[in-house]
Formats: sequence, C-alpha cells, structure tokens
Amino acid sequence: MVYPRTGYDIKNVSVDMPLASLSVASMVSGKRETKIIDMRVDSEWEKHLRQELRKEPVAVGISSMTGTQIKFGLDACRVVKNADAQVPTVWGGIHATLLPEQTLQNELIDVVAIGEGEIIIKDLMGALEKPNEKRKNELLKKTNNIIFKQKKGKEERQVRTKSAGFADLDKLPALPYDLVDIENYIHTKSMVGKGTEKALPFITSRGCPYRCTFCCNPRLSLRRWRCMSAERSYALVNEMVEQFDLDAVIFHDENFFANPTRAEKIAELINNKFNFSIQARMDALGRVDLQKMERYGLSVVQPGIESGSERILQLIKKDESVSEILKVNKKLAKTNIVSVYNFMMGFPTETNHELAESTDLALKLIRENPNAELSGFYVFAPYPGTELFDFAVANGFSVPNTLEGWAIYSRQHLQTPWIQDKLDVIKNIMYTSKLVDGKRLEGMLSSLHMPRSLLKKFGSHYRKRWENHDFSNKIDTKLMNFITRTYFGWE
Ligand code: B12
Ligand code: SF4
Repeated sequence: MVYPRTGYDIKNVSVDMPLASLSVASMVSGKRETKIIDMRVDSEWEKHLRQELRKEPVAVGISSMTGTQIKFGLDACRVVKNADAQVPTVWGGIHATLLPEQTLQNELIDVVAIGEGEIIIKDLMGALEKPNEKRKNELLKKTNNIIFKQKKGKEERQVRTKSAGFADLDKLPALPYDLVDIENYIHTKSMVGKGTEKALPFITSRGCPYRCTFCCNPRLSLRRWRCMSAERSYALVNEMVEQFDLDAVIFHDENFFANPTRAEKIAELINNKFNFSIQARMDALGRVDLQKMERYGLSVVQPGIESGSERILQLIKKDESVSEILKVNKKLAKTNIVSVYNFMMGFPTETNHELAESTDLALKLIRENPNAELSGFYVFAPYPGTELFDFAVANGFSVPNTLEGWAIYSRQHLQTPWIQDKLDVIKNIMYTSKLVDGKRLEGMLSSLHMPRSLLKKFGSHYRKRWENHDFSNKIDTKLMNFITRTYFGWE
C-alpha cells in the first residue's frame, strides 16, 4: 500500500496516520506479507518501493483524494511500472471511487477499487495472484466493487463488477499499527490535550445523513451513517491510547453526533481518561449536554459554519440557520470546550455583501465565545460527486477530463471562474482568517519562537480591518501569497 503525498504535508499539523492504507491492510496483514509506504514521511520512498518490487508483490495499492495527491500517486505508479510492468497497480480512495472509469483510463492503472477496500481486498488479492490470465479475469469478474482492464488481443475494455454494500464496522479487525512507524504521526501540538500531549486519530463511524451540496459524503455514503458500537469504539480507542501512551484522541468521524446516545455513551466510557476532539454540526451540539461531555474529556469541537449568509446556507443545503449557530456558540461559551470554526467562501453567485456577512459572523462568534477559534476561510472548489458540482459547471467551471487534470485541485483552489473578479478580496480573507482570532496559529508558530503578544497584535489589527470590511490587497497578502507558493507550491 502506498499513501501518496498530498501537497500539504506538515508533520504534527496535517500528516495523519494513513488510515486508508491501514484499514485496507488490516484485512490481509498477518495472512499475507503487507507493507505500507507513506510518501509523506519516507524521504526514501522510491528506494523502498523498488526494494519491495524486487519481492514480486501481488499488487501495489494506491490511495487517492481529489487534488495534488493524484500527482504523487501517479509518481508512485510510474516507479512500479518502470521497475516491473507486470505488477498490477490498484487505485482506491475517494477520488478513484467518485470517478472510477476516468481513473482507470490512465495507462499506469490496472484496477480501481470503488468504495471501502476492506470488503474486497481478500478477493482482489486472490484474483491478482493467479498467473493464468484467463483464471485471473474470471476471479476479477467475481470480485465486487471493482473496475478493471481486460485485454483481448490488441483491444482493451473496462469491466465493472457488481456493487456490494458497505462494511460492517463492528466486524472489521483492529488496525495493524505495527505496519507504520507511529512516531511519525503522533501530534504533540494538536491542542486537544491542552498542554503536554500525544494525540492520534481514530474513526468510529462512516457516512453522514445530511445533504450539504459542496460535500461528497452524501454521494459516497448514500446518506447512510454506519458506526461501531459504543463499547467496541471505546475498547479499540482505549487499546490505542494504552499501546502508545497517548493523552488525547482526534475523532475523524465526519459526523460524530449522528447518533447522540451512542456518542454520549462513548464519552461516558472514556470518562476523562484522555481528552478528545470531534467534528460535529452546530445543531447536534445544541442538542447534547455539553457540560457532561466536557467532564468526560471533550476538549475541542470542529464544526463547519460555512457561511454567515442565510441565502448561501440554503444554497449549500446546510440545514442550519445563522441564529441557531449563534445560539449554540453561546452555549459552547459556557464551557471550556474550544470551538474551532471552519468557513467556506467563493461559492457561485456569492456576492461581496454575503462574503461580508460571513466575516461579520466569524467576528461575532469570536466575540461571544472566548474559547472560539477560526480554523480559516477555505475557498469552495467543485468536487466531483457533489450536488454543487453541476451548478458550478453551469456557471462556467470547466471539468478536467483526465485523472491528471484533477491534480490541479490544491488546498486553496483559486481557479473557479466566478471568483476571478474578487480574487484579491478572497485571498485577503483566506490569509488573514488564520490570524484574526489572535491564537489559532499559536501551536504552529511556537516552533518559530514567535511571541504570543505578536500574534495577539496581529489578531486585533486584522479584526479591526474585518470590522471595516477592509479586505484590500495590502502588502501582507502578497507576502503570505509568496510564502504559500514558495513552501507549498500552491497557486
Ligand atoms: C484526516 C483528513 C484530512 C487530513 C489528512 C489526511 C491524512 N490521511 O493524513 C488533512 C487535514 C491533510 C486533509 C486535508 C484535506 N481534505 Co480531508 N479528510 C480527512 C478525513 C477527516 C479522514 C480521512 C481518513 O483517514 N479516512 C478514513 C479512511 C479509512 O477512509 P478513506 O480514505 O476513504 O479510505 C477507504 C476507501 O476510500 C478505500 N481506499 C482508500 N485507499 C485505498 C487504496 C486501495 C488500494 C484500496 C483497495 C482501497 C482504498 O478503502 C478505505 C477503507 O475503507 C476525511 C473524511 C473522512 N472521515 O473520511 C476528509 C476528506 C478525505 N478530506 C476532504 C477534503 C476536501 C480535504 C481538503 C481538500 C480540505 C481543504 N479544503 O483543505 C484537504 C486537501 C486534501 C488533498 N486533496 O490534498 C474530502 C475528500 C474530497 C475528495 N474528493 O477527495 C473528505 C472526504 C471530507 C469530505 N467529506 O469532504 N484531510
Ligand atoms: S459537510 Fe458534514 S454535515 Fe454536511 S454532508 Fe458533509 S459530512 Fe455531512
């Protein structure tokens, strides 16, 4: 399994355990020799991949999120095919799942796995290891949820197999942590633990019942939310905490509170043995007993606010209102739970006035909750498989028609046609949103020994500008633009 770089790979900040590779590998490790190469943490990944290829592996599996990760995934594929063209390359992950046919069109890719790898990996390996081409194809046709290339003479066609539902999370084995060097992924500044800490991520549920039009989850999960039982979730998390001597856990479930009773039960079992953070909707946080959750160890929540404009909230079908958001923020303010808010901007048809409604809401949230932070204002990018994607195409967005074409999506996608006339304002908000709360970058900048007082000064400076809706392209925007281009290659 190869986990490609993503283009935004900062240790202790964005480099998380490769849960995709570990989850897929969990089904075969111990039974087959399994190796995980994580390009983000292994500077000699190419050498190590070549070493593995000399052992004639059954296949090389590669994960993909839409965006820069595709470029690095293809780099790995090229190493495989140059070393031994006979070794099959299997692509999986969000992007491959959303656009399987187009992904398979790439000449470096032999098979695409659609959806969760755990349910097909054993059959897939069983098929790919057959030396006889005819038998291999017979078995591939019997493997659910894949699409593969079948060659007949000079002709080549794509064969798509039957769809099989979703994995039963309670039946999946524990992750084979021994396949990675865990030290590469332990976060020591994730602020979940509030102080000295060692944190790792965990996922107890998949899918989401909501319908946000910018998010690919409704398409991937068919709005079905599935989970491990509270007891099993706790048992596995606790095992991980004890094995690695952690004091905090970052739950990456997309909707931790989809079933509040189960979520509260997990918290109750944790019972403040370690701190934990979750991603949750504001409406869900409005329904739970936050004081109780705090006592059990909940220390950070990361809701997506997205916009301060009611019209935009309706356009993206967030199914939350500004007044509800403000009310829950006040409820959070009565606890010590840190709220890290995410905003989005640059939606098609969004006006400057609506953009200002978002920055105003962000300021109000910070003002009314001393524990509120801004994760940032991210620029909307039309992701395949989302409802807004079609809307974006109708509004002039041109769709990449090759796998490589999707690699241009970066973390700050500034190419959409409808933002071009307000690019300076968008860039200014994007960069200054990291500084406006005066504390968000504390962890990241502490290694640069930047004094806290300076960060606070930046905060009050930009808050004043935001209050006056002054997003003009000043020298600082240019400077930050230069820094992100130079260090991350972002355009
Ligand atoms: C953690 C996380 C991150 C982390 C880092 C990821 C890491 N591994 O270190 C960071 C912070 C860097 C990040 C960044 C971003 N992320 Co993110 N992230 C996640 C999150 C919360 C968890 C990812 C994860 O580990 N999932 C668990 C694994 C088990 O699931 P999985 O990856 O889908 O893998 C399964 C299958 O896909 C398949 N599979 C995967 N690989 C393979 C390989 C083979 C061979 C096979 C057979 C099967 C297979 O089997 C796996 C097991 O079932 C997900 C949401 C979620 N809960 O999944 C979003 C998510 C992946 N992120 C998303 C987005 C949009 C982003 C950003 C663009 C956000 C932004 N604007 O900044 C950036 C940039 C990403 C990029 N393209 O470069 C989207 C993906 C959209 C897309 N089309 O790719 C998701 C789905 C959230 C969402 N609902 O919108 N992210
Ligand atoms: S944005 Fe969050 S709440 Fe909305 S569909 Fe996606 S995962 Fe669910």
